Amino acid sequence: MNQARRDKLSKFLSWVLRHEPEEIKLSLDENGWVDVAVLIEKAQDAGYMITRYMIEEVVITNEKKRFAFSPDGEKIRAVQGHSVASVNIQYMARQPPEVLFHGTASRFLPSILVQGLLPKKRHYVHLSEEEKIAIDVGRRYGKPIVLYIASGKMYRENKKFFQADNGVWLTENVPPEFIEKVWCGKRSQAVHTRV
Ligand code: HQG
Repeated sequence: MNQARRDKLSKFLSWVLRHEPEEIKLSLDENGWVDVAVLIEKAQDAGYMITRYMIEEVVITNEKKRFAFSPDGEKIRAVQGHSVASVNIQYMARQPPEVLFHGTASRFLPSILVQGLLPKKRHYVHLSEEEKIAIDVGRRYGKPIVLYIASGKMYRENKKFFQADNGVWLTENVPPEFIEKVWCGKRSQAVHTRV
């Protein structure tokens, strides 16, 4: 497949393995797994002609490692990012680095500085170890900004952090007092100078 077809299949897999499995009459187990053979069958019934070989290509080449096969190769799941209520992956709690990044759009900032970061439709707030990744995430919704999260401080105050197999950090919410700085394109500003 060329890159455009891989991207299209990756979006389809995100859609059914994270958000809307019932749209193709698929059901995921509590850990997000589904039989690859069943996925292919249901996708084909819904008019998406995919093969095991195509899925393998996407799983292997996906730059964010969004999907994983079970050790026996029989099942597949999205490793994070779910909104579907039936899935409840038991991630291992881990100590995060001192600072993590969250990319978002500038228009969300006033609300975020009041409410903190909320998971919205997903199960967790998503944080990254790399600022560049956060910028790309923020760009999806508008003019990107990056929030510097005092994850070490949160951890010492008993907030739980989890890390998905692809390195993305997850936490239930980030209260506003743990948002230390905001990068708005040119330079970062301490949050207390803005509010
Ligand atoms: C924002 C990508 C207003 C939040 C990435 C975000 C990630 C608030 C949006 C993964 C808010 C939710 C997740 C508040 C949060 N007021 N806006 N109080 N609290 N928000 O898509 O983090 O490429 O559900 O800032 O790498 O953007 O898909 O979450 O802008 O890991 O694999 O509400 O998606 O991964 O948006 O992205 P999303 P996200 P993939």
